Amino acid sequence: MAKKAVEGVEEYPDAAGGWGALRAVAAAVRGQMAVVNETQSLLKTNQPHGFDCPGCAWPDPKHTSSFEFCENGAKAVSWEATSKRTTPEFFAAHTVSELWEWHDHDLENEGRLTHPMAYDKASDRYLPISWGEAMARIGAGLQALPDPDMAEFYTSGRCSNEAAFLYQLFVREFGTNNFPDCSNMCHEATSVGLPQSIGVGKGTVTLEDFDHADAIFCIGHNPGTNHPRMLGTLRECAKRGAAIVSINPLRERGLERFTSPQSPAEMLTGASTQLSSAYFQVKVGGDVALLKGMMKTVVALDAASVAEGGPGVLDRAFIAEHTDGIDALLADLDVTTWEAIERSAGITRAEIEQLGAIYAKAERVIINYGMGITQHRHGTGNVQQIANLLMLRGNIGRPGAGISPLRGHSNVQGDRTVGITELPNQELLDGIKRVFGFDAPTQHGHNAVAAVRAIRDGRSKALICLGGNLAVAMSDPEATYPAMRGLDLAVHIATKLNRSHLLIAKESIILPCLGRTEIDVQASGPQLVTVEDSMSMVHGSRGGLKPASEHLKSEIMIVAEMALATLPATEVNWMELVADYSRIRDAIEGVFPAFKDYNERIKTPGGFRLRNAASEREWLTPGKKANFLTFPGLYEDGADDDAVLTLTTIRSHDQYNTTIYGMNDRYRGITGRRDVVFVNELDLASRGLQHGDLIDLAVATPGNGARVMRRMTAVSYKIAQGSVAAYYPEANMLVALDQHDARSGTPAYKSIPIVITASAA
Ligand SMILES: Nc1nc2c(c(=O)[nH]1)N[C@H]1C(S)=C(S)[C@@H](COP(=O)(O)OP(=O)(O)OC[C@H]3O[C@@H](n4cnc5c(=O)[nH]c(N)nc54)[C@H](O)[C@@H]3O)O[C@H]1N2
Ligand SMILES: Nc1nc2c(c(=O)[nH]1)N[C@H]1C(S)=C(S)[C@@H](COP(=O)(O)OP(=O)(O)OC[C@H]3O[C@@H](n4cnc5c(=O)[nH]c(N)nc54)[C@H](O)[C@@H]3O)O[C@H]1N2
Ligand SMILES: [Mo]
Repeated sequence: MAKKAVEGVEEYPDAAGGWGALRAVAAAVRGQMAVVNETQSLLKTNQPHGFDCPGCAWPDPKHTSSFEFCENGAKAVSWEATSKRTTPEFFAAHTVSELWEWHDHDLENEGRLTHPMAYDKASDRYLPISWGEAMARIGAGLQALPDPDMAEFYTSGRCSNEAAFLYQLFVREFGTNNFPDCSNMCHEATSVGLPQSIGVGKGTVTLEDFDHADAIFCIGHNPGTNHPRMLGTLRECAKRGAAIVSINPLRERGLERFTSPQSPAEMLTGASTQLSSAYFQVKVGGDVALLKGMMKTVVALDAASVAEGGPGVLDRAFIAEHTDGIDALLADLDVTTWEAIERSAGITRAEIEQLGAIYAKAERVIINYGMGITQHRHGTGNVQQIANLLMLRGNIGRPGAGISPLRGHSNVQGDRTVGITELPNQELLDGIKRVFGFDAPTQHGHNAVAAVRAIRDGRSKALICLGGNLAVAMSDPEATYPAMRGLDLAVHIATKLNRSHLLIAKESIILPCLGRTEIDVQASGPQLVTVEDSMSMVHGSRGGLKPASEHLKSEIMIVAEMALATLPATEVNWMELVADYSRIRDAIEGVFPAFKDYNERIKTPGGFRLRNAASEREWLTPGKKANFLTFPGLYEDGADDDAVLTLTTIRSHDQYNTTIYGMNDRYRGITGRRDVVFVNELDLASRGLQHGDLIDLAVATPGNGARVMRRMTAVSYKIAQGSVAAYYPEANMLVALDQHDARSGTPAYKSIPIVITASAA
């Protein structure tokens, strides 16, 4: 039966990439860059002497010879390098109450912020303010707090190592470890889970490992949209015959087929490369079950091989020499029934055995994963099951093999490396004492969820945001918005206006900063900053464009000025550090010996790799071994109630987190709208619903109040039965603040039990 026509909803027939991607770039550039020389800036993206693309944290190939094409990188760059401006005249023309009613796209689409602004209650407007006056108010506001732990210092992952390091230095000298950051909503399950498993909280692979892997698994990430340059790598892997296996509730086009805009032959003939050789549509939240099923299969294959006098499938030497905990894991796999696994994973035993066999057959395996794994109530457990599976065959710490968490923001990993963390370790505390002479606070601070709770409960009264859009990115606007409106002081260091800036505190200040693409000149001349990608490569980034306004300051200068305004007796010579950023790098090296010869090593094109002990099979765990960590039971929210579906929240192709570039989601066939919910056709039919119907989504967990998202359009989609998907951030109204991974605090954005019904007429 033909589906009924629904406005803005169509099947997307093509491969990912191709001319559609080129057309989208042209449109993005046309929409934003009327004046600036767009080709000049785009061509400098991810080049040895250019700036690091603010789009994602996928690494650059070692020998970047030509511009590496990336549609969403181009969107990110043109969105920042736009010729549009959000000026004092704009703020004079619109009250904050009026702006609150605007769509998130329209707020940011006004362009770059140009002046420091402060909210004026009498006129309900943001009015221009001098930098000096802004800093005086911030310093006074922070000093007025009875306790430094009553302030929260948020970081979004775009800021450089240098800015992040100075920021944590300022905050620690001020006296708190309250560092909520975007990583708490993102890969915190990795940062907590992997150190327990393998002793480091980062991925172990390098880009070169992809040249040697026989099988590459992609679990719970969508590279066609979120890491588009990865498609070029996967294409190479597919062409040389490596198995690529995708595990994802949705059929994502970017994991299926790719036409490389870099390949004249493919572009001219319309040919494409098949990426995934196998695709398994796991139920949302079914990954633990599926991974346990794969491990059961590997163990069974091993037993069969040994019974026939063969060498077995497990890497016994690795397990004996390098690991602890195998017995408990085997015992747990033994008591986990196939019936329970099938029900929770939503795919059959035969399919899982096929997956296990692909894994067991490959000599070298890389497993990539993203938010589909981490943003669950058991995100940490999920991550650790991936490590277990790899360790069974010694797939960590040798060429062509390893674990590969795909980080989000372009420098979220670097920010953590240089000290943005609510749980400082001894190395950091000692390092600060050694280099700067003061005792940094040791008490545990707040992560993102804890920070919002503290603000909600009135225990924190000041919020400083180094980038980002905390209120919209966070779960539970019902709790977060009123909380932020109750602050005494809110300061936003930003490039663009967003909704968080409109949650007015007693004192609200917006400080406009330079972006990555722009020239940053300090006392010693033009400056370079550094970032760390998903694979621990640290390299330089130098902007080339004229700043969007003469009033902008670098994030680094802004942090230093805040410190001077807040800490009259500071031990740090802030302006000396700001005058020449290589001095900040020297200080980073002083605190963290891993950055030895920092300034020297970033001179090499492509930079240098921070040492990763696990990739050398040195295990920095308490027992000095890698640990098999057992996950008790399965993750079965709602699994036994047929009425309940599990909602996951995903990114469209036209957004960067809370930044909505446009209303299309090309690879999923959506044009001009975001009010859609992707549902399996059998789930629609069993509820008497049809493609195109208006539906309400009601949260099914008891005790979380009546959370209902109304009048969404149901789209019959290639999604696992029992699972539905809607766009982030809109669906955050369905995620209670308390729904998060108990171990890492990562909000469970990707498993919300819901019931869907037809909307009232
Ligand atoms: N263009 C662009 N690039 C970006 C971003 C952006 O918004 N736009 N954001 C950046 C950031 S901060 C991040 S963290 C990354 C995010 O990159 P991704 O991790 O790719 O992020 P999501 O869009 O959240 O998609 C997760 C994928 O997981 C699948 N999924 C959902 N639930 C489950 C599940 O239970 N199990 C499994 N196996 N899969 C599931 C979804 O279908 C989707 O394909 O991208 C970064 N890069
Ligand atoms: N439901 C649901 N919620 C989620 C997620 C999900 O998958 N589902 N994903 C989560 C994830 S992975 C993340 S990382 C968070 C993202 O959370 P955030 O990092 O807080 O959000 P962004 O949308 O990336 O922030 C956008 C803002 O950053 C500012 N900005 C841009 N560039 C710069 C710059 O160079 N400097 C400064 N100072 N500011 C700049 C602009 O003002 C812009 O409005 O959201 C989380 N929320
Ligand atoms: Mo992220």
